Amino acid sequence: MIKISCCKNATKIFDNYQLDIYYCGMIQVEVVLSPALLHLADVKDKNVVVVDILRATSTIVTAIHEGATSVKTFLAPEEALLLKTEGYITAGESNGHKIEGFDIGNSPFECMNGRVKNQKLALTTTNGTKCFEAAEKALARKIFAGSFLNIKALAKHLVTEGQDVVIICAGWKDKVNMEDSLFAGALVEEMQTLGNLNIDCDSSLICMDLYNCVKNNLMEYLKKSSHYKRLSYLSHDEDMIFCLQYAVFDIVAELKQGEIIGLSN
Ligand code: 3SL
Repeated sequence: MIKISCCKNATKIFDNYQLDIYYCGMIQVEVVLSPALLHLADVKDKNVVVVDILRATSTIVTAIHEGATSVKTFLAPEEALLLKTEGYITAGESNGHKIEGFDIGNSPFECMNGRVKNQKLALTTTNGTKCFEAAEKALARKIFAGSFLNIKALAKHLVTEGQDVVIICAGWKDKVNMEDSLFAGALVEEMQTLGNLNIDCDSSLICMDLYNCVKNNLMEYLKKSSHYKRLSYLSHDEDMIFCLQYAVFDIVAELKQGEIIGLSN
């Protein structure tokens, strides 16, 4: 990749080579370690990445990759269930458990084998889905779903946009968690390799340092975490292995007019 400084983003074709020209102004990045800390961040008019690695945002990105038309997120299962009559696939969990009456749970594997192709999903989860609403309320400019699965595509998209970024970690019931913090660190690193970042935020630096310490064996490190233990107890080990795959999808999932849809990079 060739990086050229210019006043706005562009892509040019020279002799059949695609040259991505990134805006090299400073992008300010902030990591919010828990939704409970969101009120301390200045989200207005910034690009937001919502992160719930295990498993909500990884499942959303997988559903979009598997051809779902859109994913609409809900705080309460009853609200999601109402959309069943409109033809939506109801998806989600409550405290890790599949919800009675719902079509599928919150596993990326349940979005495979054509199950969600050309379908709209109504998704509710314990922590992840509420962050989309919180980001909307905080007047974010654009809102994206973040996952390791599409981390490179997302980083490229954010740097190309050239706007300040706030990464909101969903955590667990307002507590900080390891997996979302690790992803935040990885995303800041990926963005840093592509553009000029201004990282004047200790939580971003903590996340990057932690990620760099454990990136060669994320799963082993995560075995200490509370959500690993919770999901393992519920026999969701395969989901966790899946969600930690790095940059396997070349898509970006963005919340537009109330529904998360795919943008191809
Ligand atoms: O909290 C959430 O939003 C979920 O992703 C939790 S779980 O992994 O499905 O249990």
